[in-house]
Amino acid sequence: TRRNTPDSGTQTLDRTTTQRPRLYRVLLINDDYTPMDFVVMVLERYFRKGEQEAELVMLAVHHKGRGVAGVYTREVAETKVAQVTAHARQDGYPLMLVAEPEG
Ligand code: TYC
Repeated sequence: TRRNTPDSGTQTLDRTTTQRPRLYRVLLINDDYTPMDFVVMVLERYFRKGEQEAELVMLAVHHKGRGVAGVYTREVAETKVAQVTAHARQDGYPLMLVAEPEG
């Protein structure tokens, strides 16, 4: 719906529906070298998991090859991937993460 406010001269659009952003899964990928404790720390610090959930997710990735660390809007998901990748490289680990769109 178009609307003209009295004095701004700016047209705005009023909509009755709300747009929600596309969400992205951040996936952790298994490898043979990154220590389990590092992955658990990543899940706690960057993905705000509790200790037990972090351990479960890490073990699931270790056994199945990949798993969801968290679900975020695109910018947040890409930032998590970049921050965690940088931290892993600093510590000399090859940990891999990817962001993929949901649905
Ligand atoms: N497989 C690793 C090990 O045995 C642990 C690990 C889990 C690494 C999850 C990466 O995304 C990962 N030390």
